[in-house]
Amino acid sequence: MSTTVKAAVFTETGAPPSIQDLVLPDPGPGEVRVRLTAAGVCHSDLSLSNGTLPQPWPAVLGHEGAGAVEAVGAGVTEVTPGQRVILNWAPPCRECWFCAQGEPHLCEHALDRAGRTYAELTDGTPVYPGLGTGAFAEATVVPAHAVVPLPDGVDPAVAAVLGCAVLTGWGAVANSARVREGQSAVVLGLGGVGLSLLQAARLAGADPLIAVDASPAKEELARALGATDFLVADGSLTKAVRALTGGRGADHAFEVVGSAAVVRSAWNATRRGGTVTVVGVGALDDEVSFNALELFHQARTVRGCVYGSSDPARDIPVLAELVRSGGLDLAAMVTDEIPLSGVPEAFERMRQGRGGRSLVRFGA
Ligand code: CXF
Ligand code: ZN
Repeated sequence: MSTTVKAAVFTETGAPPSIQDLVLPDPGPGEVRVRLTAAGVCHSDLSLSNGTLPQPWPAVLGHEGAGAVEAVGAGVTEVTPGQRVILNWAPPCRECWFCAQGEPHLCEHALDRAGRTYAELTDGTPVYPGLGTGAFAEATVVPAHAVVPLPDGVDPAVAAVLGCAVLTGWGAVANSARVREGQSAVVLGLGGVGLSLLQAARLAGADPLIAVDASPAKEELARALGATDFLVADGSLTKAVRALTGGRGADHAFEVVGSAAVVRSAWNATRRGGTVTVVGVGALDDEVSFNALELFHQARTVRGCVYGSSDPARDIPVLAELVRSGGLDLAAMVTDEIPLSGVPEAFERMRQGRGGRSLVRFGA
């Protein structure tokens, strides 16, 4: 048996997807089929589509998804049909060296499924699932350990953003940088991840909390989500941040764009001994440089942050509690609700730096 669903199928680098029928096999042993409610459009989908990140074709991209389990394969005991879930695009094996070390976000097998086909077009052509998930489709088939039950009290319509933007942005603050009450923080880049990072920094008590974006249009939302200050990214950024942080620079700077120039701006915005957390996914040929003296003298820490150093199974219940208590506003990050055919326009908004998260609503 198989199930045929509509999917946004990408067939070559740089080309927009077309909506096609996708034939999903029944879930095999240890697998589940999830009927998607919504899927967020992440900057990494654009990077996979345009060749900045490697991706075999044809593929169904989309990795930030929420839905309900529709069928389970043999041996699945973690979830049952009907269970609402969030997709985890980096499911940890819990057995490798990194998992044993308590770093499941660096699991050696996290992206194993991304390199294997999982479904077919109606002519029998095998299709790859973007980041192992394939969320730009009405349904997908993933391993049972790639879904996390959606806790009660979170609106299923916007819960998808928990799966990448929120785990990544909140995790950068809570798991990676471990921002403490009263520390100063600068957030460079206010897309979906940046907006959730901003909210997490406000929850951590960052003060001042300086939001930075190339677009002045982001100011209102940034302030509504907790920024004490807003700066447009330009040549005066370092000076402006220093003026707000006792002349020193911030304790923390978060790069949420994925660009060498912004990593460098984050470095310049940080105080001596401060921490730069690189959350954005940059390109292989985009080089950042530091001279040997400044690396020593500034005594700063620069660290990469993959998937918010999170363990979705552990962290999604924590995030759900923040949503229920009103600390974390998921709906505020969603600036565009779109049909499946709206993915190319969502990519264009990201290229132009407009808006927050675009969310594909299935059946809307
Ligand atoms: C990315 C990180 C780099 C690999 C692909 C996924 N993160 C989320 O969007
Ligand atoms: Zn993502």
